[in-house]
Order: sequence, then structure tokens, then C-alpha cells
Amino acid sequence: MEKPLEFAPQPEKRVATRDAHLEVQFVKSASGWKDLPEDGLAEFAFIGRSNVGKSSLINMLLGRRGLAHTSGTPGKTQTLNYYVVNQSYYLVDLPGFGYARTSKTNRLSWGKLITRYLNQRENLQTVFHLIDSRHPPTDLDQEVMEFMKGLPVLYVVVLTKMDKLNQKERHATRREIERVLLEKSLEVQIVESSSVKKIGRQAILNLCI
Ligand SMILES: Nc1nc2c(ncn2[C@@H]2O[C@H](COP(=O)(O)OP(=O)(O)OP(=O)(O)O)[C@@H](O)[C@H]2O)c(=O)[nH]1
Ligand SMILES: [Mg+2]
Repeated sequence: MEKPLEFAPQPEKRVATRDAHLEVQFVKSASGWKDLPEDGLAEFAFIGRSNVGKSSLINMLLGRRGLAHTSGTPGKTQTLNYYVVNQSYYLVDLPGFGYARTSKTNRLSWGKLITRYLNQRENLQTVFHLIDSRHPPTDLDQEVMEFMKGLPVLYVVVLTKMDKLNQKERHATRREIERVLLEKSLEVQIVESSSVKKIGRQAILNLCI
């Protein structure tokens, strides 16, 4: 019989799809600096390359299937999408990077807005950088890591789609990410996740206060 995966959720930790404790609302899609909310609530942002699973992770965290739009085609999320939780903080779904088929103008303006957002957004508390657990970090992922070094926010690496790996692959991925982070002198918390198997939910929510 196949050995159960070590990261399979324990029965007592399994979460309901709808969590009564989380009151969630989609607030807005921002396509420019002036569109960002002005109420000063804390923001927790999710960044990563297109198709890595940002929108799926947000749906899984919030227990609302289909709240953030997901797609098998990269480039689905093109704006900063704000979801308010318990009227006290925002989860922000950012456009993915590294999607070559978007127009150049569009790509540049996203890049600029995201860079400005990461650099200057005062109420930004934490950046969750999503990396596909099946592949080594891309050059752009490594650029994000370097970029995050200088910022006064908590930086967390989230390995996505862990359901697609067996235990041996999972260990190899983790070791590789740890090696890359160490090489960059970054001491960063790593969270393993799967939106399909609802892995990593509590660990990530615990970091969003
Ligand atoms: N097996 C598996 N598939 C996933 C997981 N998370 C996301 N996916 C799939 O990956 C694809 C992309 O997911 P999205 O959540 O739309 O990715 P995204 O990062 O928001 O993409 P953009 O909006 O294009 O930047 C979809 O087909 C999802 O169903 C996961 O944990 N496991
Ligand atoms: Mg998306």
C-alpha cells in the first residue's frame, strides 16, 4: 500500500470550505496607484509568476470557491484585487509576472505599479511569494527574492501545488529553495501549500493578523 504523504492534512485540522469565522468581501480591482483603498487597513499581498496559483490560494484561504478568478491560462489576474477579511485586513491578489503574451505596454505598467506597491505601500505588512513546487525558482523569482531583501515587510515563501509531488520530490524541492535562500542570505519562513488539498491554510492565515 502506498505510504500516505507526510503533508496530508490531519483529520482534526481539516477545515470546512466555508469558515464561519471569516467574513469576506471582494472590494475592488485596482489598476493604478490612485485606485488603491485609502482606509489604511493592513494588507497581505500574494505575488508570483502567472499560473503559480495565487488566486486559487486566496480562494482556499478564504473558503470561497470562485471568489478570486482562476484560470489554466496564465495572465488571468491583471489588476490588484482586494478582498477584505472580517472588515479588518485585506488580502491582495497581484497580477502574475513572467507572462510573455501580454502586450509590452501592459507588462511595463504592471511592473511599475507592482514595484511601487511593494516599495511604497505603507500599510503593506506581509508579502507571500508563491513559487511552484514542481520547478526550481525562475530568474524572476530570484529577482523578487533579492528585491524583498531591502523592504521593511515580512517576506514569506509559499510553495504551491504540493499535491502534485510525492514525498521524495517534496523534500528535494524544499532543500533546493532553502539552498537558494541561504545563498542569498535570506532567512525566510517557507510554507508548503496546496489549494486542492487545502494544505497550508492555517499557517498562512496565522501570519495575517
Ligand atoms: N493541482 C493543483 N493545481 C492548482 C493549485 N493551485 C492552482 N492550481 C491550478 O493552477 C492554475 C492557475 O491557478 P490560478 O490560481 O489562476 O493562478 P494565478 O497565480 O492566480 O495566475 P494569474 O492570475 O494568471 O497570475 C489553475 O488551473 C488552477 O486550478 C494547487 O494547489 N494544486
Ligand atoms: Mg490570478
